[in-house]
Amino acid sequence: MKYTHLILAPLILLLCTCGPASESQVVTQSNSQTVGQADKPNVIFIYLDDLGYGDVGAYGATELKTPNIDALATGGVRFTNGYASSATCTPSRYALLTGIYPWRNQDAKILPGTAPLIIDTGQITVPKMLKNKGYHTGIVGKWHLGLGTGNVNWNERVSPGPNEVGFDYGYIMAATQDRVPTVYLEDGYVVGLEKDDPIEIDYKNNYPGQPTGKDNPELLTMKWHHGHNSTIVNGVPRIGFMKGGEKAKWSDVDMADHFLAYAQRYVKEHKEEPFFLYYALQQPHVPRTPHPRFVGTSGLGPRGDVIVEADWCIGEFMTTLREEGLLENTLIVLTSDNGPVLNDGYYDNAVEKNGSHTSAGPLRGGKYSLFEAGTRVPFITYWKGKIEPKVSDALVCQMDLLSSIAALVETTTDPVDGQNLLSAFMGTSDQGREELVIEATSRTALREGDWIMIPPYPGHPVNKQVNIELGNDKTYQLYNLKDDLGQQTNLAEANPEKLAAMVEAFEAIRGVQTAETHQLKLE
Ligand code: NG6
Ligand code: CA
Repeated sequence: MKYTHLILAPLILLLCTCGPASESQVVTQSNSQTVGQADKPNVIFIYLDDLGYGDVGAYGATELKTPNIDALATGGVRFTNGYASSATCTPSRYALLTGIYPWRNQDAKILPGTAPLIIDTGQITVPKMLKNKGYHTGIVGKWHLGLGTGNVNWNERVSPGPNEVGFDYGYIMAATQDRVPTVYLEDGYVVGLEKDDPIEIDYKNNYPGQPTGKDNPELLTMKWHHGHNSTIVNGVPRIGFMKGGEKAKWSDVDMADHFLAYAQRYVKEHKEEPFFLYYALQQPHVPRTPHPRFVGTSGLGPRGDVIVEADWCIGEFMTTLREEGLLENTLIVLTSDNGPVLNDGYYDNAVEKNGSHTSAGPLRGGKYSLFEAGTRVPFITYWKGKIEPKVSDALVCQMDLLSSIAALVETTTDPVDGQNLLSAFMGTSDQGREELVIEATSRTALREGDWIMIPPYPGHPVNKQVNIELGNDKTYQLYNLKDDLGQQTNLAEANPEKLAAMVEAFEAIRGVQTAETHQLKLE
């Protein structure tokens, strides 16, 4: 039943686009076939999960091979100052889709699988803006922006969700690969759910008699290091408790192939109309479960193997775009939701097998950090024949994509925090943002020109579980990233004027700071 609309969709489209108004429809050239409308290029986001600045060959990785991502980087604009909006997933994805700073939304924090949708259904989003311009819009992959309005019944249509914020089609995992429910949802319905085996989800209490990672280590194929000790699915202990839905549970090792197949099917089915696809891969987030054919391929253990797997998926996806004649009429943006982490809660040898690979490259910190590696990520724009290859130092953020793509399709949006940086994304200008507020687990800092100012935060400087420096310090930190990319020399004391100017600029954007931070400032 749930596939019916996919079969009907092309038919309906055909009926809708046959009228006299469709003169600009399909452009066919003699040698290379170009499908699509010249004034409405397709837009694709390829979004990775926890891929670090140093995890990509084109960004300097030598121990890890990523030929397909490298091909996009060397054939398009490779940004050296491209930022996720946050050092964790949910806030980054919120900003990516809405163009709004995540710290403006109290709910834009790492969400449990039972969290309600955090995007207002009245709010403009990238898919909604493009839908208004006549695009078909789809998401395949990780969602993690909440579903429903609270107390979701997973056995009925789950809404609001992707469909209600602008996606005509959604094939998603609700939260993360390490969180329940471990099922796919297609347009709000759990895929493969059987009526007599309903799903129940609880993030507080277990269901009587159900094994857990904590109590049943003998059932595990992957051991938990911190967190991740609740319901066991496919031998992997997860965050949260789940009961039922046996037939609907995903296969972890097949997830990459599965999302790839749906992404490929989406572009094939919608190639005759302008489309937007948000292809949100699950790698290299935990649990790292490469398909057996990728096990051992990187020499760096499962984390490296799933990056090799993701790179392969991207290559296959690009082949589909090429074969379908879509490359000349499609803007592709490839980036990651936050920086890298090795041990994020499972014993999976990510640390032990890492060797000399530096997932953060030359940057300090990692996922969860206010230091650069938390938010500065691989960021590539690619458009065959339209974007000239270059390396750009322009300061850009994922939050800017909404306004920039609006400009590309000749429309505007309500005012948002994101800026129209279309020329930077197209590589025709090196002019990026003047400033950017970055966020990491509800803390914020200001980047302005080559400088970054991190206000005092009282927390521990290192998250010992993940072994990442978070950027916390009792005093202000000020770094000149041009001279000191690795943030080794705090210039706050040596440069009081610059510090004062940046604190003022930061507070002007951010509003009044917490009493605690303010207190520290006055000391
Ligand atoms: C943390 C999880 C981590 C990961 C993260 C979300 C624990 C101890 N840690 O709470 O494993 O799931 O949330 O990652 O549970 S993100 O990339 O989706 O933001
Ligand atoms: Ca992430």
